[in-house]
Amino acid sequence: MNKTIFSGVQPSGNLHLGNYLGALKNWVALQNQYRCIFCVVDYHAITLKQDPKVLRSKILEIAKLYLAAGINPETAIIFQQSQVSAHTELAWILNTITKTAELQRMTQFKDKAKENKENINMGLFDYPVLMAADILLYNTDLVPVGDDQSQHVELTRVLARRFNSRFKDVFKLPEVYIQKQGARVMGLDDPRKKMSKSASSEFNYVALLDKPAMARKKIMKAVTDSGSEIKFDLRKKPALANLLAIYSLLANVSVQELEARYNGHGYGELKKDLAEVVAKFLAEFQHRFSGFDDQFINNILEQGRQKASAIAAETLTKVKEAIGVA
Ligand code: AQP
Repeated sequence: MNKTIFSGVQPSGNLHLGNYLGALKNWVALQNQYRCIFCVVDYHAITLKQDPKVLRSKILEIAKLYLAAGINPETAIIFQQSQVSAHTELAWILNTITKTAELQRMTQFKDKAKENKENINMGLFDYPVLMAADILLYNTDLVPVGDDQSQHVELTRVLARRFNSRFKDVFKLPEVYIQKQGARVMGLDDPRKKMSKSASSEFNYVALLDKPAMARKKIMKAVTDSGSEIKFDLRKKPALANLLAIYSLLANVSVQELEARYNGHGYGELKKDLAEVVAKFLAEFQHRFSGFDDQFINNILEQGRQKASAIAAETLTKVKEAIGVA
């Protein structure tokens, strides 16, 4: 238990099966072997326009979703990023050792800048540096994320190495943790793009808080590939491969077993069964979700803030001493 995992989710949009299978499910699987720190990364969310009232309620919603997914609040530190000011302080310091060319190369920045031409702000550009600060403050060993975040964790390592060699050995170098299956759940309406909260069509994703009947509809409407054979083939049958991966992870059945089970059956039958698997998963998930009230969540976030602040302050003091401002 002396190793630490750190990860977070933005309180923006509707959390979906991609966020669950790519991140949350792995946090739960790892939580008994590591000291766990899970953050609601609200300062990341404001790099895109947010309605303040919605943002406030989404922060509590995300913390509830962590618990509904199975994170144990008695052992994990769960907190809100903006409540621990060391994150933005360290981000500023790391900014001074980050090259703008490094940030220009970030795929997420390029994608988001393309989608939000009217709001390409400094925060969006600087997002990876704030993320590096999030991770490095907690002496993190492992960062469990979906594969869209691996480039950011790599930059975190570069900045940690650069800081340690320029000033003093303060930061631990974190490793990214990406599970092969579920690392990139693709859009149901377009298997060439990842499932995304900010997708223009709600038929792109199944939200964790979608009504089970709606989720069934979304699965039945998911695009499929040509042909009819149930075979996992990422290149030739990307849409089917995506559905098989979701099925396999939610039902805990291997893809090979699914291929054998649906041998000689068509896509329609697979989709019908998957729709039931997803609906059952959501009904159980949402039952747990509805059991947490706001007061309980606020208490958890306050306890988390206190614990996170203490760890973060210690690291920030070392950083300030190393650069000569303290
Ligand atoms: N499609 C995905 N498949 C697997 N993992 C995914 N993640 C996101 N999308 C997928 C992982 O979920 C965690 C939290 O993500 P985030 O809140 O930081 O948002 P994001 O990475 O920007 O992706 P979203 O949720 O789809 O939002 P938008 O639409 O804003 O890009 C991360 O670990 C992420 O890797």
